[in-house]
Parts: sequence; C-alpha cells; structure tokens
Amino acid sequence: MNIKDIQAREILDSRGNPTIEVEMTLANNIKAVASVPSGASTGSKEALELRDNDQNRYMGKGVLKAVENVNTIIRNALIGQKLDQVTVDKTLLRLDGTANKSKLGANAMLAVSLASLKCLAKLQNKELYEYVTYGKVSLPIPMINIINGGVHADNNLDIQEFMIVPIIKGESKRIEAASEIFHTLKNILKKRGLTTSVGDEGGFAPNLKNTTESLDLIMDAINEANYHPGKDVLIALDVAASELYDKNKNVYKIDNLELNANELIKYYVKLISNYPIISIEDPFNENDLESLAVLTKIVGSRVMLVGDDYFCTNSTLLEAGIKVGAGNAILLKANQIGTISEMTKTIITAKKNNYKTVISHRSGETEDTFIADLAVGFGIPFIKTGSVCRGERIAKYNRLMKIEEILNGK
Ligand code: 2PG
Ligand code: MG
Repeated sequence: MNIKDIQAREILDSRGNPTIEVEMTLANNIKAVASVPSGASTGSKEALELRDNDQNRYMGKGVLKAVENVNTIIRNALIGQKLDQVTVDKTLLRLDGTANKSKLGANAMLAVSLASLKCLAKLQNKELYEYVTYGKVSLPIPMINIINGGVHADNNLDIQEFMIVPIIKGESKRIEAASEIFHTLKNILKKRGLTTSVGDEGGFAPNLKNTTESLDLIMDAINEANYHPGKDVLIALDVAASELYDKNKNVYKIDNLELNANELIKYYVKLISNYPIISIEDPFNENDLESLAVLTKIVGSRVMLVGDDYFCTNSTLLEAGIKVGAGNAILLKANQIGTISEMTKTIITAKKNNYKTVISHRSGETEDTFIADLAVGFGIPFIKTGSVCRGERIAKYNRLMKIEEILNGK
C-alpha cells in the first residue's frame, strides 16, 4: 500500500510546550496519527529535538521548523512510496544524514516513523501491540511515580523520581494497588500539613527534609494501603544524577551533602539495605561509566541499574556500557533516538546481552499511548509512565488495562 499524504502540525504537550503531531494517510484512506513527547532532564547524547529558537513564539520552543521538514522534505520523499517500516526509517535517516538528527530533528523523524508503524498495524487490521509482537507478548510491570523532585518539580527533593513497583499478579490489579497507595499517600501528606500539589509526571511534590523522609512516607503509604513493601510492592528511583553533578568540584549535591562517586556508592548501598529498592536509574552522571560498573558489581545481582542519560536508547552507547559491565538495564525512549527501527535494534542488543529493558514516557507527554503497545508487543518487562494522575499518564495505564482485557479474551 502506498503513502498518499503526510501532514504535520504543532500541538501542545502536557507542560504546555509545543510538540509535533503527524497524520499519515495511505492510498486506501487508512489514516494514523502520532505525536512525540519531550524531556526536561535530557541526556547530552540524545538525538536533537528541533526547536525554532524564535523568541517571539512560545519562548523559543516552537516546532514549526520540524513541522515544515515533515511537510516538505519528508513528505516529498515518501509520498507515493510503498509503506514499509524499514524503508520509511531508512529514508528518514538518509534525508537527515547527520549523526544526531540535527537536520530534520528527531521529533520530526519519530512522528513520521511512528505514524507509519500505526498505519501498518491498521492496514493489517491489528492492534498496535499485536502488529509489533516480537516473540511473546507480556504485560509490563509499571514503575509508578508517586513523588517528584529534581527538575520535574519546584520542591527541594534532589532525586527526580520516587516510584512504586507493584509486583502482584495482573495489570489492572497492579494499577489498582498503585492508585490506592497514591491516594493513601495524599491523605498522609495532608495530615502532616504537606502540600499535595503534583509535579510534571503527576507524583506529589512536597518539600521534605531529604531522600529518607520521602522513602519513609512511601513505606507508610504502602503499609497503610494494606500492601506489603518488599513482598508485593517494591520501590524504584530515578536519581537523574547528571542534574546533581557539580563538574568543577566533581561531587554530587544530594540531601545537603556533597558526595564524591565513592561516597555516593556507599550512600546507595545503604539505601538499598534499608528499603525494598528494585531499581536505580542514572545513579551517576552520564559520562561516569566506571562508577556505574562498580555499583553494578556490588549490587547488580539484587538491583536493576538502569541507564537512561547514559545510553540514550542508542545501541552504540549501550554496547560501550555492556563492554565495561556498566548497569544491567536500559531505559527506552523513542525520541532519544528518533526512529522505531533504531529503537528496535537497541532492544535486541539489550536482550542479547541480558540487559533488562524499561520503556519510558517523557516528562512532557502527549495523549499518545504508543509506549503501552510497544511494551506489550516487544515483551518489555517494565514500563515507566508516571503517576496514576494527569490525563497524559493515565492514558497509558488505561490502554494497558484495555490490552489486558483483550489478551484475556473478555
Ligand atoms: C527520565 C524522564 C522520564 P525526562 O529522566 O527518565 O521520567 O524524564 O523526560 O525529563 O528526561
Ligand atoms: Mg531518567
């Protein structure tokens, strides 16, 4: 089936910043729409998100250049072509021709790549998860953000994301547990006179003394909601340590301390022994593979050490980490790399090397639910898609529950 039309437009993300949406139409009038998210704590090796830098519009954050690239360069090259994911992605890469997608913009490229994937699924009359099924489908375990800090909130917490990880059976049961714990936490915060306003990913953003106080609150909420921490609900952290790193002093500013990498390793070992932590993401700055390898050696058999800014969904960066034993898991964000084919390659590299995979939203999201489908279809064991509040996050959980229903034949 040939591609008949491709139209891009500027829309807003969950932070109210512009992002890009693409609608692809096939010769038989099948249509699919895809939109791309946007990060705040971005890795320096991510593919480029093209913004206009025109200070007269959206404080420079407009994406009209990316829209224009789709509506002209990409459209001209793809219209009339046979729809095929590999061909579309190869064409995008050829048209861009740069190492970091700086010509067309990874936002422009991903929107087209994703719209093409969705069209292919529709063409075969399949659900997206079904179309991308690679091996065995499985419903991912959600890592649900319930306290926000770092650059995702205006509070004083240094760690960016505190997540609960319900490991009970059944997707809808896991989401139910998360919602109950979330509301229990809200009541606890209220009782203690702490604010219940939320951060970018929907987790609460109270001002707390330190990381330990935040973890204690979460433990209280899990217990009060009648779940067992360590047994049916675990904890995950995204430190996003590049944001805490002081390059000049070579220290991390965390909990009013200034810790060097060795001290930070001890800090993590202590946290892991005191709380049921299953996963720590980006524990050091994105260039420090060495410390990540040391921590992996010490706690890697018990804890997932997830590379986000480290690997940027890029198979070459992942291979560099694998070589030195840095981390044992990778975060997957399609817009860090720009095409579905490249993300697929990274997933295959991770699986081959026994690195666990976590598919992820961005802090600036849209209502597009593609990560839920990719998680199921690719059999990715974990999904990180924010709190159980805010429509753009809930859309993914609702999609997962719907897929569960379909899979159960209801
Ligand atoms: C992260 C993400 C998503 P951002 O650091 O893992 O939670 O945040 O999209 O701001 O990079
Ligand atoms: Mg991260």
